Amino acid sequence: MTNKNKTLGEFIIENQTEFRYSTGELSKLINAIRLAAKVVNHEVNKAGLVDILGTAGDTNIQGENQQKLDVLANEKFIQTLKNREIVCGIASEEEDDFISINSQDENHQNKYVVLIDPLDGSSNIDVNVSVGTIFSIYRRITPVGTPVTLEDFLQPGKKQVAAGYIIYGTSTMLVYTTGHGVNGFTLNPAIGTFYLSHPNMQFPETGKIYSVNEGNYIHFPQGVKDYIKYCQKEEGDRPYTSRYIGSLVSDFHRNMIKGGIYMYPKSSVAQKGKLRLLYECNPMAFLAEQANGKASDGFQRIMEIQPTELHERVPFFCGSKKMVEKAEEFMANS
Ligand code: AHM
Ligand code: MG
Repeated sequence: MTNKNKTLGEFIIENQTEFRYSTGELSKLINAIRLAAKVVNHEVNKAGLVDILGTAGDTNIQGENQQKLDVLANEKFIQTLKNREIVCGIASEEEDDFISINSQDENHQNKYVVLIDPLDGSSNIDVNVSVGTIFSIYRRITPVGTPVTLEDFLQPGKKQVAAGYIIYGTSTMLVYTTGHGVNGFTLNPAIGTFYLSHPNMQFPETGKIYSVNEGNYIHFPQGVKDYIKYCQKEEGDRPYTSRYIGSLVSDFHRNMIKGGIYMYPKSSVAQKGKLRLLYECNPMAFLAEQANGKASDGFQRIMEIQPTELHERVPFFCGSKKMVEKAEEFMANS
């Protein structure tokens, strides 16, 4: 069977021995995410019909309330994950606090916590630009059979057992890692099956694309300003090309394929940047490192950071290794 014909389901079964823990667990986890991804994909694709079918707050033809897509994506992922007997807790960008699952049942054996950004870049939905879902999976620290605590979620990124994203783009893809490289699967919408389309994805060692919101330029630290000027300078393989979608998953995905760096630095108006460590930066950092790239806060490895809050923010530099190293060099020298 060629790679092109391999489905996500077949791939999971073939590779489940790579998982550090018991085999069936990985399959259940990824399968739950695969299912939720298909449901959310269906909703995202209908987004342009909102004016016809009703806007948020309206009631649709079946008498159901129409919801905003990010709220709906949040519900679909939580619902699907709750139904599997493998997850003991969920944290989401859309929820103030984490959700504990089966906390009343002493016999439950669920071992994993999942952190998600159900619909990242959702402001792009209204203008038909790609958005994504990001997920990060850890094994709980507290004993099985007891309710999860905050400590189970506040683990450094290097403890992740799996992470990935779904990109709802010109086609829908699920890209994930369990610590053995990064593989990408494209959804065939006609039959609702993901096929392995991008085996062993790798960031080119260097690239020619830089992605940053340059509208914030005057507020950036000097090191970032200097690096941006370096990108623009006519010398060697520069100037680089500027590409910024404003949708982390899409910018990351393009840079992984073509070679590039994504930056969301801190600024004088946002001291810790914008992106969230636990369900945006850590999963992307795990993917980047597994794809031969790099992820940093400008000074240190993202996955080393010990989180202190569920929704904490962190400056983020991620992409082709040589480019991230160059940006760090400018940060260190400024
Ligand atoms: P969100 O979680 O509210 O959607 O914010 C995250 C998004 C990223 O996908 C994107 O890279 C960034 O915010 C864009 O922010 P800005 O508009 O400030 O450039
Ligand atoms: Mg987000």
